[in-house]
Amino acid sequence: MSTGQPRQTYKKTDVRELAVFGGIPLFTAPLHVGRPNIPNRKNLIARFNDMLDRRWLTNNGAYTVDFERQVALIAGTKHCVAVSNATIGLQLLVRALGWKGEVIVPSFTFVASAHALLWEGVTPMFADIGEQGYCIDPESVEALVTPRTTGILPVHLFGELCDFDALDAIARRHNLTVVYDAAHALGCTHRQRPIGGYGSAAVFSFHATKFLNSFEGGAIVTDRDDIAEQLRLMRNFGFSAEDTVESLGINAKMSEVSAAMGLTSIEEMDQFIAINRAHYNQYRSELNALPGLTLAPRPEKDRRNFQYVVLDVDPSVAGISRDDLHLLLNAEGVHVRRYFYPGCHRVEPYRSMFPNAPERLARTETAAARLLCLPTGSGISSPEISRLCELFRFIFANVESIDASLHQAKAGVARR
Ligand code: T4K
Repeated sequence: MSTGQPRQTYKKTDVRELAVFGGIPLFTAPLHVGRPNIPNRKNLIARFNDMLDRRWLTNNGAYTVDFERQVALIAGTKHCVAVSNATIGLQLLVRALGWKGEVIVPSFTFVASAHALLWEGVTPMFADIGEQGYCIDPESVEALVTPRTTGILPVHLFGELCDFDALDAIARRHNLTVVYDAAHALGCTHRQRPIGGYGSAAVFSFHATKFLNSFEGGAIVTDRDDIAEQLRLMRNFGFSAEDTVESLGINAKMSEVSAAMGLTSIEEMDQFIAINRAHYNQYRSELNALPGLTLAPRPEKDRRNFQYVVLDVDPSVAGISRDDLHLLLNAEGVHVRRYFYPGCHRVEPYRSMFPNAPERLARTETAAARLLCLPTGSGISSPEISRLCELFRFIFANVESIDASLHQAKAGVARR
């Protein structure tokens, strides 16, 4: 199943054997964080054949309708509107809710959360994350409310859930609407209830890198009839009937090939989560013993999809920085990711719009400097994770000499 075949006999015994110093990489076929989960091929291809036989490829086809029904069930909502990706889903919601002026969003997220707002002419106002975990801090949100604020766009980052009660209270106090960017949170529950029904709407991503994918794809879920009706018009050029255009629309439709992939993947959703959970537990038991490394605990009672394995590297305890680990692991063929470094406020166009933002986003700055996402999903096996953790142990057993050699190597590059 997995492609990152480690060399079975090869074990590093000397720091000079690390690939960053010219040694042979541990994994000849690279490991990736976002390796897609591929569902049962026979079932998938049967759907493709059926779709081709029926010659119905897009525009609200039977698979898309079924996909919407299934996602609404998972999300616990009355409606689901499938779209071509989550970013356009967020953009449609900006228009459906009439958001204008400013909307409050965390800086610590994938840049699409902010781009969807600005693309629609709304200014993203960046809030910090909370003291615990990586989601938006309600206090930071309330401090940003101005007369120009029209909404809040919290993000369930890495599938951790936002503080629904506190955000709801702020929204009520200031008469704002809340939409959850739930790109990472399919299948999660809060107080044993699926999360789709919180706020005015939530948006899931089914991009290839998500644990459940439809190649590209997104879905907006809501309990509000008015929002669902508007979104259905908007995603199809505003058409309400063959010759009737009701309002301004765009093309944001999901294709049948995507819906077929989504449906086939949903059939295996429980297995994908079980694999992710087992990988998470393995990493946690093997890595938490190393100084300065922490994998955040997950709740026992509520459901999580475990799609991101997020490692916190405290350099003052570990003796090595997140960035040096990133460098070492990449050289070994392990493409760990620094999600979501450096934070939206530090990339353009936001860096120029908010030059002083780093001063008031202290927790975002810290998280952006310390987190490392590790490979998981069905593209990596348990023995490969063992090899990877063994590599971590080797690095930690030799931290001082690695640090010295890295400094030397970097100084050499700087001199050249
Ligand atoms: N909101 C949030 C909070 C999000 O995280 C995202 C997307 C969105 C909104 C918007 O959703 P969409 O509009 O995309 O539906 C990837 C994804 O492209 C993006 O969907 C995702 N978040 C983000 C967290 O990750 P990159 O720039 O990191 O992608 P890339 O190409 O570097 O791939 C990531 C890793 O996955 C690489 O190591 C390669 C591997 N990979 C990737 C693909 C596409 C594979 O092994 N196979 C593949 O097919 O953004």
